[in-house]
Amino acid sequence: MPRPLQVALIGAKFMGRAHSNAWRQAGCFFDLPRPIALHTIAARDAQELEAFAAQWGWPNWTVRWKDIAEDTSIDLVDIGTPNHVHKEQALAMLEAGKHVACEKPLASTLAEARDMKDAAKRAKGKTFVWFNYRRCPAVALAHQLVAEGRLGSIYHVRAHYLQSWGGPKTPLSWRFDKKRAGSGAHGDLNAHIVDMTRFVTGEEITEVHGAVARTFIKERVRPGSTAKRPGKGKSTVDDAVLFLASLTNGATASFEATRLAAGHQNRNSIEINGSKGSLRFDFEDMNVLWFHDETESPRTAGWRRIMCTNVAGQHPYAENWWPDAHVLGYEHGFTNMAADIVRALSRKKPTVALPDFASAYETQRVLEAALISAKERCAIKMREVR
Ligand code: SOE
Repeated sequence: MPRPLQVALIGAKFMGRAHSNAWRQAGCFFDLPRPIALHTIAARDAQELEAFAAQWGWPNWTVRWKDIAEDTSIDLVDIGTPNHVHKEQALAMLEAGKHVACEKPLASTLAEARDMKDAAKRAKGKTFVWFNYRRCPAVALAHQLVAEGRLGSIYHVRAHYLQSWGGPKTPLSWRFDKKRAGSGAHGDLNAHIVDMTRFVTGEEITEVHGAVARTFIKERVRPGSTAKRPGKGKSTVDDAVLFLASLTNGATASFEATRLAAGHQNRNSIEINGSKGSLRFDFEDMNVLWFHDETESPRTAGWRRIMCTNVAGQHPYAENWWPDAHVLGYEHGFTNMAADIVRALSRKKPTVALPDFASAYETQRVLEAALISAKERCAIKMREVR
């Protein structure tokens, strides 16, 4: 029996739950080359942390994340903290010889992302970034169909990530603080659709032609403020960022991220049009991929709704889960990724490519280009952004 992969996690909020679940489930649903052992969870609030550790099955917990770097029995450190601490934590873990899996976006600034990418290049450990949507079966299938040439030459990518939770009543949090988040909807949501575009098409972005960034809600209530003790603070990030771009093969691409699209809660969508057909994905119906084959007879051609959890259809990850069309949810993308990380660490092929720090740095360069374009009101060639 190979030695278990000892995993530690930093962060015990939303991503802490998603990642804890993934590390717990991966070994049950996947036949992995080595078992996974949950070792230590770290976060700031001792009281909450003890209960969190008990609930999610972490045998050890600490409020000093640096303890993890010092513990030689830990192999992989998963970072699920706010963006501005990714760099310090990742560098400490890489220097200690650990593998690192970091939440997206890679960092809050391009300079930090660059330092992380450079540190990863020097390090012994491998790096991974949680672009979890790559591992929805429908998105992985879209990637396979494009790679097989089913879309022919790609002309257009139309991607948007629409949420609505950021209205005026939403209180301040680190997500509205530029120093901690780096940006707002842009780094949080455009990061996903830029990565998804790069992943599904296999093309890189060469130029950002123009971008618009808007902060509609400039002040927000501080958490815990009451009618008696009202308190407001400034939101220093964008609520929405839109931009147009070109890809290496000359295709056009449009991106839109917003937290103010009333009626859309987690609409992470992409449509791709090529010479032989088109694909469409929307996370709010995440098990489905829409495919139009332009080479079919026009009599019967049309959009085909593919339920992407079909074992006989060899849909990515399908055989590890439930019988056909017993559908997957948000958490399965993370579990699929945890399984692929374990495979990659044992020199086995992941189901689809895993983004590392170098790849996430490329996505961060695109985000930076869009921010510069919005500020300077001009086009930015990607080779100008380093
Ligand atoms: C909040 O906007 C958020 O949780 C993002 O941070 C995630 O990355 C995205 O997948 C869902 O929305």
